[in-house]
This record gives sequence, structure tokens and C-alpha cells, in this order.
Amino acid sequence: MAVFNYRLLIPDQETNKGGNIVDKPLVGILMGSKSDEPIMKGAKEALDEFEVSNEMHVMSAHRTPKKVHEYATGAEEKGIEVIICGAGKAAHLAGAVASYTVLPVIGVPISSKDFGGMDALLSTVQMPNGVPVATVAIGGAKNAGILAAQILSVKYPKIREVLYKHKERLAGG
Ligand code: C2R
Repeated sequence: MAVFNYRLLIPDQETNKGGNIVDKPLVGILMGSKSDEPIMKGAKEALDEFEVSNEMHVMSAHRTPKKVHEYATGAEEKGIEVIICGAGKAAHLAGAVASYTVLPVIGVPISSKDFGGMDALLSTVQMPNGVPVATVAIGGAKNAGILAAQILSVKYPKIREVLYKHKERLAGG
């Protein structure tokens, strides 16, 4: 499965002002299984709301390790700037991706019936020193999308603008 959203605001490369539409995803949203999609679509919805281009893929550190290696090592070259990884159970996807790239990796632990997501939370958050994964709450895919937008907003003023509007909406109740 691959879902592409080509809408994107990016500052003009020369002037660093204004928004250009380019057809490249800035955020990669990965999930360990198609069964994670109902949760992980929250990340996509948040990024779409903030007008940040993104792509979604299913791949697994356990089931398709070569695909994960290929994606993580090639992401920077194809223009990806942040990677979000959602997985349940023994959730090693985010850690595996983080081991191959210096791009920031955000992990979303996904709940399963056995341990209510504690298994995925600990597998995602308890990374060894040297290889961080910024872990959000169990099922926190929407926050992962917002956090990705916030990371990008340091570089892209247009995204920052949209995030400030989001804060205003929150304050307005
Ligand atoms: P299935 O529903 O396909 O059996 O998957 C998935 O993220 C999913 O939540 C059950 C759960 O297995 C997880 N999975 C991982 C990884 N790959 C798949 N934790 C991984 O690479 O870490």
C-alpha cells in the first residue's frame, strides 16, 4: 500500500519566503501492518491539515526487513525529512528505521489485545543510547503528525504559520 499526497507548502529555496507547491513527500508514515492503518491514518490527517506532504507505506522490520532497510537508507535522498513509524506488539519498526538514518524518527506504539499497547510502548520508547526514537502515546498517531509538522516548521515558515493557527483554535476551545 502506498498513499501519496502531493500538496505541500515549502519556502522558496532562493528567498526562503512564500509557499511553493512541489510534488515530493516530506514525511514518511510507515506502519508494521495494514491492520495499523485505522490508527496511523490519524498521522496522515494531521499532516494533511497542516498542509505537509506525506506518503504512507506498510513495511515491517520483522516481515520485510529488506524493504525497511531500503526505505530508511533512501529516504533522505528522496527528500523525506521526518519519518513516523507505527507498530504494535514487539514494535521494532521505529528503532530499526532509526538505526539506518539520521532523520528524526517518531514512534507510535499501537495497542493490541494482549497487553493494551504497553508491549509496543516499551519496545518503541526504550531505545539504547545513541539511537533515539521520539515516542508519542499509545495510539498517538495524530500527535505524531503534529510533532512532525512542528519539527519541519523550524525550516518552513509556512508550516509554522498553520501551526500557530492550530494553537489559536485549541485556545478557543
Ligand atoms: P498483523 O495484524 O499483520 O498480524 O500485525 C504490526 O505493527 C501490528 O500491530 C500485528 C502487529 O504486528 C506488528 N508488527 C511489528 C512490526 N511489524 C509488524 N511490530 C515491526 O517491524 O516492528
